[in-house]
Amino acid sequence: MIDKCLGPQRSRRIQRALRHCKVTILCLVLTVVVLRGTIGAGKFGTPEQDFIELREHFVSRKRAEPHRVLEEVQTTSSNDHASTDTATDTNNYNEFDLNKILVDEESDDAKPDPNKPYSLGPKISDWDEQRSQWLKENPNYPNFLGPNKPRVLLVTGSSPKPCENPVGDHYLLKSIKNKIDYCRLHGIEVFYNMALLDAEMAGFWAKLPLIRKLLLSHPEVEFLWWMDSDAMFTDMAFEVPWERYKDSNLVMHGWNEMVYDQKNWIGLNTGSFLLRNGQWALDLLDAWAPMGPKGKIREEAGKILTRELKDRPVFEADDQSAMVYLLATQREVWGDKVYLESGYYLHGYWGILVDRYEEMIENYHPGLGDHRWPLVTHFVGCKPCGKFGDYPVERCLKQMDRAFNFGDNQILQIYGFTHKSLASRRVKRVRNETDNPLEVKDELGLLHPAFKAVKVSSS
Ligand SMILES: [Mn+2]
Repeated sequence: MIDKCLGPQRSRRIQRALRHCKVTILCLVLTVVVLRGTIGAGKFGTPEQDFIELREHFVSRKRAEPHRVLEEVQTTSSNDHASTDTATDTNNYNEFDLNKILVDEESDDAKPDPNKPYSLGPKISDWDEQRSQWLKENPNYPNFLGPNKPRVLLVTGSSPKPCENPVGDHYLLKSIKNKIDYCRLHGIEVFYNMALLDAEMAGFWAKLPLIRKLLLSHPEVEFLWWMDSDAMFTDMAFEVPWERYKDSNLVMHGWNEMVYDQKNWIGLNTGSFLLRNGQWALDLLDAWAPMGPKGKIREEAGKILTRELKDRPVFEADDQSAMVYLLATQREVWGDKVYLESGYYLHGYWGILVDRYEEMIENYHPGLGDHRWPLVTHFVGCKPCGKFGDYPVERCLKQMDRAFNFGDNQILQIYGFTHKSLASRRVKRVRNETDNPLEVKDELGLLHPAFKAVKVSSS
């Protein structure tokens, strides 16, 4: 354009002039910038200042360099600062020592008076009256959800600390996932405890104060189902025969002869049991607890239990031995309300079950609960969260995976999947997708089972 109007020579001269002009303006701007830097431009926000800032942004790329250096220096110095209070400041979770963030590990409880007998809490002797009064005043929280369907709370838990080995917590996760699945299908609520409520009752005795607290806080709960973290549901379709226990207050897997006649310490198992909410339960807990307090009491009681019970190894008093001892020595007090169940596996010892899963799949189906398809597989002695167990680690972990997958297959089939094998974490499709999803019925009928159905009371 300029070329055509003015001729090539003049236009070149004008362009040169313009370039000079640009350089001059740039110099002017830079001068202002420097002046502003030294003298200061007063408060921010004048149009001139904005203009300069804009120019700086576009013109001076170099400014970015020193800025970045400054940032780097700051980052480094803040790193230096942080590293003075933590020796390893790492983004790597594998390198981090968790002990750094675990505080108050040592107990701050006052030492208990050794002359005062242990007690789980204030004496309560009218719990049945208190509870039935509460139930009357709270009709929206019935203790029965149906004619033979009590309101049940499944209680389980693990230590407040991470496991003592790297994979333990993964197995705890599998174990609680397994329980959540069973309970969701059967309309049971779950309480997972990670708090040691009473330092005196650490270890296998910790369930006692917890159970008492939950019974008293939840009068609407008819049965509390305690289940160890090392036990898993392997029959998702089996519903507990509640009607059978209408006259019982405590249900454990076991055998009368082994408990009352032989006083065998494995005549029953306390890894999975049902306890009815009521005064009887509070009295039982009071009678069960005295051997629990850790230290001298628990050690001395262990000696008595080993001496009095059949085949018991030498070790401190445990809740299971104490229960056998209590029932065997006071059958007339407790016996008529205790149901020792051997008709199905409320607890099933893993050693006799896990190698037979394939045979069970071959010949039977879920819903039986017994030796043909066990309700519970309990990994007694495996201690997946501890440092040492009573069995080889490889066997325990491999079989826990198999038990988990055996149970999980019954959940996955609802959605048309199954594990590739009992050893495999991976799954495969067993049904084709359909555009009529609501017409698909799962093989076991676990999607909408009758035992989960709740009748809404018509009012
Ligand atoms: Mn156990």
